Amino acid sequence: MAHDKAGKTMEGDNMRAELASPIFRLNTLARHLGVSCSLSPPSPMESQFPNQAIYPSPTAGFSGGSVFANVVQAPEDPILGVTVAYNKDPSRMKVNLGVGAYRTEEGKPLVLNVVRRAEQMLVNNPSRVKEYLPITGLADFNKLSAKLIFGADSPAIQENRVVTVQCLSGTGSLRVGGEFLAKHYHERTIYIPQPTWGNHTKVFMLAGLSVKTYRYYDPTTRGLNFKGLLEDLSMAPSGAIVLLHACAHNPTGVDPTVGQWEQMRLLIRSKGLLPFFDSAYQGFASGSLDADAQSVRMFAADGGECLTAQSYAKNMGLYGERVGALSIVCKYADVAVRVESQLKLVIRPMYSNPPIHGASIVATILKDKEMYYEWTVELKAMANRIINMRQQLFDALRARGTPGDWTHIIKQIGMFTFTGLNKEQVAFMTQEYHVYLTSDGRISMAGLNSKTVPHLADAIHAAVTRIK
Ligand code: PLA
Repeated sequence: MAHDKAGKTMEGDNMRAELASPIFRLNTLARHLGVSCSLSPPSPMESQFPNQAIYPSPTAGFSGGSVFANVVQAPEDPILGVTVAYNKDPSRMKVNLGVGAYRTEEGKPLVLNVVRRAEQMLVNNPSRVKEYLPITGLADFNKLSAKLIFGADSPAIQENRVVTVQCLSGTGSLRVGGEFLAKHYHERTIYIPQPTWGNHTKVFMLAGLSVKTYRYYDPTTRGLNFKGLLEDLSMAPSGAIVLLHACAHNPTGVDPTVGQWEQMRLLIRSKGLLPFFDSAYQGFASGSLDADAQSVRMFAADGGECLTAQSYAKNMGLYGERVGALSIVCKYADVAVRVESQLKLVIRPMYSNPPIHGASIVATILKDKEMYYEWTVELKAMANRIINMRQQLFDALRARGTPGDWTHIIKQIGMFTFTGLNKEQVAFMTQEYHVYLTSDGRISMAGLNSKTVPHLADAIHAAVTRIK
């Protein structure tokens, strides 16, 4: 007789299975009621457990159609779908300028030296284990992330008014912040800039907020529509949440000046609006971590409240590690304690607790003076390479005599150039030149290199001269 590990007989298992089967139970019931009935499945399907039959049913493998037959094909994501299309293209001249992912001059993804070094240290440390992190993430990482964005001497941090929770990169931080606000904040409307990163609307809608826009970009000047921005924010209902890109606005590459930020702060504070900063590019705009955090620090310094979503995807090149943080600056320390307790209730049923590896890399780098310095040097090199690509593309278009004013390529900030090319021109460039970019005409400058600049310039030149 066959025995399993626990020493039970397999025969006994089969018998138990038979006793538990619905047919056995129905036949038993019929016998008890005194009716003559002998049920057997119409076409019993022998499963791996003999004596257990499966009735034909909508979810059974051998009958009927799929219960998901009515699911319609969804379109690809407007940004990540560009990479999907690029990967399918067999052309050798293809260039992917869709997603904002940094590439080297050789067109390769980059893992920073300092990140490799931190990873080595982590791997070589035998005391490191793989236990769950707390719901709020790695404590060191949270403290250091708050310091990075608000500044080492931030009064809000010193007064224990800042709650920071580790989240799944920038997107996860925005989503957790959004869900917290939908549950605990009285005004559930969030104003996002027009245009903005395409995912903002979906993240906040699914978090339970109502999404409205404020004017941000003026296509005629290819600059900030500051008048429109102030008008729209002053019309927003008191208490409304306002999403602000901390720096390197995506997709436009247009940021307010310090003076304009100050005017925005005065308006936002006077109207009791709640600022929610998205900081996905700290250090990537100017090359300086402090300069790129200035907008956030101006708001944190006035003693008022705000939220900040940080991402280490771009500035530390940790894209797929999904490392980020949500900070909520409160007016009082006791409020911050209660806010943290509620953030835990948002996170626990969503993903329980965040992953350990990427946050450990960040914490290792941020807490070591020398590694931190090495990071800033590598970060500046990435920012400079992008600035250099702007100049090269601008020069290449000028050399071709491409119609139009292309100075915005060198004026815009951060990872992207918002070219002003229309949908048809973009489609033409993809079809004829195998240059991939988002349909709004946004180009990821970080994906360019000296070898691909002439090809892109040819594509743009042909697009603007042939398609109006
Ligand atoms: N916020 C802004 C403004 C972003 O541009 C991005 C990423 C994120 C948040 C989220 O980044 P994270 O979750 O990876 O930290 N935007 C990219 C990628 C670079 C993307 O769309 O997911 C972009 O190409 O626009």
